[in-house]
Amino acid sequence: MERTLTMIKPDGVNRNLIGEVINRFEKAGLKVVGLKMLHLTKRQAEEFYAIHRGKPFFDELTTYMSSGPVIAMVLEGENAVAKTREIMGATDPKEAAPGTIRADLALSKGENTVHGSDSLENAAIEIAFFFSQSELLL
Ligand code: YYY
Ligand code: MG
Repeated sequence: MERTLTMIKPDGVNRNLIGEVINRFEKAGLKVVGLKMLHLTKRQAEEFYAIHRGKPFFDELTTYMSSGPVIAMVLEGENAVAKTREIMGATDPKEAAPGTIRADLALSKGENTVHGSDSLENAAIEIAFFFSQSELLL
Protein backbone atom coordinates (compact mmCIF):
# COMPACT_ATOMS: atom_id res chain seq x y z
CA MET A 1 0.00 0.00 0.00
CA GLU A 2 1.20 3.48 -0.89
CA ARG A 3 0.05 6.94 0.07
CA THR A 4 0.26 10.02 -2.14
CA LEU A 5 -0.59 13.70 -1.82
CA THR A 6 -3.12 15.16 -4.20
CA MET A 7 -4.45 18.70 -4.49
CA ILE A 8 -7.47 20.07 -6.27
CA LYS A 9 -6.11 23.41 -7.52
CA PRO A 10 -7.96 26.75 -7.36
CA ASP A 11 -9.49 26.36 -10.85
CA GLY A 12 -11.01 23.02 -9.81
CA VAL A 13 -12.44 24.34 -6.53
CA ASN A 14 -13.69 27.49 -8.33
CA ARG A 15 -15.55 25.52 -11.01
CA ASN A 16 -17.25 23.18 -8.50
CA LEU A 17 -15.20 20.16 -9.56
CA ILE A 18 -14.29 18.89 -6.07
CA GLY A 19 -16.79 16.02 -6.19
CA GLU A 20 -15.98 15.17 -9.81
CA VAL A 21 -12.24 14.90 -9.09
CA ILE A 22 -12.66 12.90 -5.88
CA ASN A 23 -15.13 10.60 -7.62
CA ARG A 24 -12.55 9.72 -10.28
CA PHE A 25 -9.94 8.78 -7.67
CA GLU A 26 -12.40 6.79 -5.55
CA LYS A 27 -13.78 4.93 -8.59
CA ALA A 28 -10.21 3.84 -9.38
CA GLY A 29 -10.02 2.21 -5.97
CA LEU A 30 -8.02 4.89 -4.18
CA LYS A 31 -9.12 5.64 -0.61
CA VAL A 32 -9.25 9.14 0.84
CA VAL A 33 -7.39 8.90 4.17
CA GLY A 34 -6.98 12.63 4.82
CA LEU A 35 -8.62 15.77 3.43
CA LYS A 36 -8.67 19.52 4.08
CA MET A 37 -9.46 22.79 2.36
CA LEU A 38 -7.06 25.67 2.72
CA HIS A 39 -5.94 28.87 1.05
CA LEU A 40 -2.16 28.80 0.67
CA THR A 41 -0.14 31.96 1.14
CA LYS A 42 2.34 32.84 -1.60
CA ARG A 43 5.11 31.83 0.81
CA GLN A 44 3.51 28.42 1.46
CA ALA A 45 3.06 27.82 -2.28
CA GLU A 46 6.74 28.68 -2.81
CA GLU A 47 7.73 26.20 -0.11
CA PHE A 48 5.48 23.45 -1.49
CA TYR A 49 6.88 23.92 -5.02
CA ALA A 50 10.45 24.59 -3.85
CA ILE A 51 11.74 22.00 -6.36
CA HIS A 52 10.67 24.38 -9.18
CA ARG A 53 12.33 27.48 -7.69
CA GLY A 54 14.29 29.32 -10.40
CA LYS A 55 12.24 27.96 -13.29
CA PRO A 56 10.53 30.47 -15.61
CA PHE A 57 7.03 29.46 -14.50
CA PHE A 58 7.77 29.53 -10.73
CA ASP A 59 6.30 32.96 -9.96
CA GLU A 60 3.19 32.40 -12.09
CA LEU A 61 2.70 28.95 -10.54
CA THR A 62 2.98 30.08 -6.94
CA THR A 63 0.86 33.21 -7.52
CA TYR A 64 -1.81 31.00 -9.07
CA MET A 65 -1.65 28.36 -6.32
CA SER A 66 -2.17 31.06 -3.69
CA SER A 67 -5.00 32.78 -5.62
CA GLY A 68 -7.85 30.76 -4.06
CA PRO A 69 -8.68 27.76 -1.90
CA VAL A 70 -7.38 24.28 -2.67
CA ILE A 71 -8.30 20.83 -1.44
CA ALA A 72 -5.37 18.80 -0.11
CA MET A 73 -5.94 15.06 0.05
CA VAL A 74 -4.04 11.94 0.92
CA LEU A 75 -4.96 8.94 -1.23
CA GLU A 76 -4.09 5.38 -0.32
CA GLY A 77 -3.96 2.28 -2.47
CA GLU A 78 -1.80 -0.10 -4.44
CA ASN A 79 0.65 1.92 -6.57
CA ALA A 80 -1.14 5.07 -5.37
CA VAL A 81 1.58 7.41 -6.69
CA ALA A 82 1.59 6.09 -10.27
CA LYS A 83 -2.15 5.42 -10.31
CA THR A 84 -2.93 8.99 -9.26
CA ARG A 85 -0.59 10.41 -11.93
CA GLU A 86 -2.25 8.18 -14.54
CA ILE A 87 -5.75 9.36 -13.59
CA MET A 88 -4.53 13.00 -13.64
CA GLY A 89 -2.91 12.86 -17.09
CA ALA A 90 0.01 14.87 -18.47
CA THR A 91 0.81 18.35 -17.12
CA ASP A 92 -0.38 20.09 -20.30
CA PRO A 93 -4.04 19.19 -20.96
CA LYS A 94 -3.32 19.30 -24.70
CA GLU A 95 -0.94 16.36 -24.20
CA ALA A 96 -3.03 14.50 -21.61
CA ALA A 97 -4.58 11.17 -22.62
CA PRO A 98 -8.33 11.20 -23.27
CA GLY A 99 -10.38 10.37 -20.20
CA THR A 100 -7.85 11.79 -17.73
CA ILE A 101 -8.77 14.61 -15.35
CA ARG A 102 -6.53 17.10 -17.10
CA ALA A 103 -7.70 16.18 -20.62
CA ASP A 104 -11.33 16.41 -19.59
CA LEU A 105 -11.31 19.32 -17.13
CA ALA A 106 -8.10 21.39 -17.13
CA LEU A 107 -8.04 24.91 -18.59
CA SER A 108 -4.34 25.23 -19.44
CA LYS A 109 -0.87 23.98 -18.52
CA GLY A 110 -0.92 26.27 -15.48
CA GLU A 111 -4.57 25.93 -14.48
CA ASN A 112 -4.50 22.17 -14.71
CA THR A 113 -6.96 21.30 -11.93
CA VAL A 114 -4.94 18.74 -9.97
CA HIS A 115 -1.59 18.06 -8.35
CA GLY A 116 -0.20 14.62 -7.55
CA SER A 117 3.11 13.64 -5.97
CA ASP A 118 5.61 12.36 -8.57
CA SER A 119 7.41 9.77 -6.39
CA LEU A 120 6.98 7.88 -3.14
CA GLU A 121 9.77 9.96 -1.62
CA ASN A 122 8.12 13.26 -2.56
CA ALA A 123 4.73 11.91 -1.47
CA ALA A 124 6.04 11.51 2.10
CA ILE A 125 7.41 15.06 2.07
CA GLU A 126 4.23 16.53 0.57
CA ILE A 127 1.91 14.61 2.94
CA ALA A 128 3.91 15.94 5.91
CA PHE A 129 3.63 19.48 4.46
CA PHE A 130 -0.16 19.42 4.91
CA PHE A 131 -1.04 16.73 7.47
CA SER A 132 -0.03 15.63 10.95
CA GLN A 133 -0.31 11.92 11.85
CA SER A 134 -3.50 12.54 13.83
CA GLU A 135 -5.20 14.03 10.76
CA LEU A 136 -4.79 10.81 8.75
CA LEU A 137 -6.69 7.56 9.05
CA LEU A 138 -4.60 4.79 10.61
O1 YYY B 1 3.79 17.31 -11.74
P1 YYY B 1 3.01 18.17 -12.68
O2 YYY B 1 2.01 19.05 -11.97
O3 YYY B 1 2.39 17.40 -13.80
O4 YYY B 1 4.04 19.16 -13.41
P2 YYY B 1 5.41 19.81 -12.88
O5 YYY B 1 6.39 19.71 -13.99
O6 YYY B 1 5.80 19.26 -11.53
O7 YYY B 1 5.04 21.35 -12.72
C1 YYY B 1 4.27 21.79 -11.61
C2 YYY B 1 3.21 22.73 -12.11
O8 YYY B 1 3.81 23.90 -12.66
C3 YYY B 1 2.33 22.19 -13.25
O9 YYY B 1 1.25 21.41 -12.76
C4 YYY B 1 1.87 23.45 -13.91
C5 YYY B 1 3.04 24.40 -13.75
N1 YYY B 1 3.87 24.44 -14.97
C6 YYY B 1 3.69 25.49 -15.86
O10 YYY B 1 2.86 26.36 -15.62
N2 YYY B 1 4.46 25.55 -17.00
C7 YYY B 1 5.38 24.60 -17.25
N3 YYY B 1 6.12 24.68 -18.38
C8 YYY B 1 5.56 23.54 -16.37
C9 YYY B 1 4.79 23.48 -15.22
MG1 MG C 1 5.19 17.77 -10.29
